[in-house]
Amino acid sequence: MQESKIIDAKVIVTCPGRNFVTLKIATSDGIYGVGDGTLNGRELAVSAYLQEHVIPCLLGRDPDRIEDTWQYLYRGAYWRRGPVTMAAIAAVDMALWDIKAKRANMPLYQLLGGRCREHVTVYSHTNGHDIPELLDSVAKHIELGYKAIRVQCAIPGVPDAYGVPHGDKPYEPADSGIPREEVWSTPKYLNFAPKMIEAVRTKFGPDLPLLHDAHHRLTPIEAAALGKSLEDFRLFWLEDATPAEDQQAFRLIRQHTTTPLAVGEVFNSIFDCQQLISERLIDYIRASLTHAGGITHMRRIASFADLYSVRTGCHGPTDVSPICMGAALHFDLSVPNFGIQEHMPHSAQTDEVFPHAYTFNNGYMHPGERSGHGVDIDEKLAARFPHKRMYLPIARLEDGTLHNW
Ligand code: EZ4
Ligand code: CO
Repeated sequence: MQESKIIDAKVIVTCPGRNFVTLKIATSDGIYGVGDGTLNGRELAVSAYLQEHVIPCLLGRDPDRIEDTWQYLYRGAYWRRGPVTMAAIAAVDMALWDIKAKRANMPLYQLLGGRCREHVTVYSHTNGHDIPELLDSVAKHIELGYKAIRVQCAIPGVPDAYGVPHGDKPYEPADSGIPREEVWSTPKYLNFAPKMIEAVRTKFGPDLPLLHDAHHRLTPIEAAALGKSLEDFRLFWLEDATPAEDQQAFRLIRQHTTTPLAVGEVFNSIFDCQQLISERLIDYIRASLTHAGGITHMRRIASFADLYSVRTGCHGPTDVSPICMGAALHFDLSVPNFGIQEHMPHSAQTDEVFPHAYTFNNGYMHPGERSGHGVDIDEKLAARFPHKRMYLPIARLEDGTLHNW
C-alpha cells in the first residue's frame, strides 16, 4: 500500500439536542476518518485536549500506524489514563481505524478478523412511573423485536429514581444550567426493586433476558443483599451495583450472590478492571469504545476478559455519538467473547447529523457493509447546532448528603 500522511485534523462539537465531540482526520491520499470523543458534561475538556495537545502531534504522522499512535498518545503524554485523555485517544483511534478500513476498502469488522456471529444482540431501555407503566413499556419493546430488556422504575416515596424520565422528555438526562439535584433513598429502593423485577418476570415468563442498573448507588453489602433478593428472577445482569473504583468491593458482593454482575461504563483503562476480571468478580465488562481508549484498547480489554470467561456488554447510551455506536457494532461482531450491546436509539436530529450504515432489525443490529466504520458527520448540519453547556444531574440522600448519581 502507498504511504500516506495525516494532513489535517479538526474537532467538531455539535449539539443536536445533546453535545457530541467528533474528531475528523484527513490524509494525503484523500481519505478521511471520524472518531467520537464525547464525554457527557465535560465535552469541551476533550475538545481542548485534542485541539491544543493532540492535533499538533498528529500532523505528518502515518495514519496506518494505529498501535504506535495509540502508544505515542498514551505513554508519550507521560500523564496516563483518565476520562478526558482516554476519550481523546479514543477519538483518534476510531478515526484511524476508519481510515485504514476505507483504504483497504473493507467494512471495519473484516479488518478486525471478520465476523464471529451473524449480527449483534442489543438490549433496550424500558421504564415506568409505576409497575403497570413499566410492564406496558416492556411489552412495547418486545413488540419492536428486542430480545433483551433493561427495566427501571420509579420508586414509591423516592422523588427521582435513576432511569425514569422526567415528564414527557425521553430518558437520558443532560440539562442546561447548573446540574439538577435529585433525591434518592437506598432503603426504599431495596424494598421495592425485587417487587418490580418479580412483576416483570411473572408477566413475561422465564425466558426473557432482563437487565437492571443500580447506577453505582449501593454499598457492597447492600448490593450483596439486592443480588440475593433477585436470584429467583434470574437477571441477565445487575449493573453498576457499587461505584467500581473500589474493585475489591466486588469480592464481597460475589461471596453472597449468584446474580450475574456487569460494571464499567465509567472505566477508561484496562487497569480499572484488572482485578475485577482476573479474580472473576464480574461477568460482563461494560466499557465503551469512546471512554476506554477506542478500538485498540477495547480489543485488549476483551482479549484479557476472554481468559476469565468475562464477556463484553458495551455501554451504548445516547450520550456517545452514532460514531461510537457504529464502531462498537464492528467490535461486537468481531470479538469472540461478545455478550450483549446496549442500544438507546438517538434522536432523529442526531441521526441526521451522523449519517450511518448500521441498522436495527428485530432486536439485532448490524454495522453494515460500507467501508470503514460506516458512520459520517454532516458538517454543515452540525454547524447549525452549536455547543450548549449541559450537565448530568447530581443525587442527594433525603438528609441532603451528596450521593452517587
Ligand atoms: O446514565 O451514559 O447504562 N447506561 C447508563 C447511562 C448513563 C449515562 C450517563 O451519562 O447508565 O444511561
Ligand atoms: Co449503566
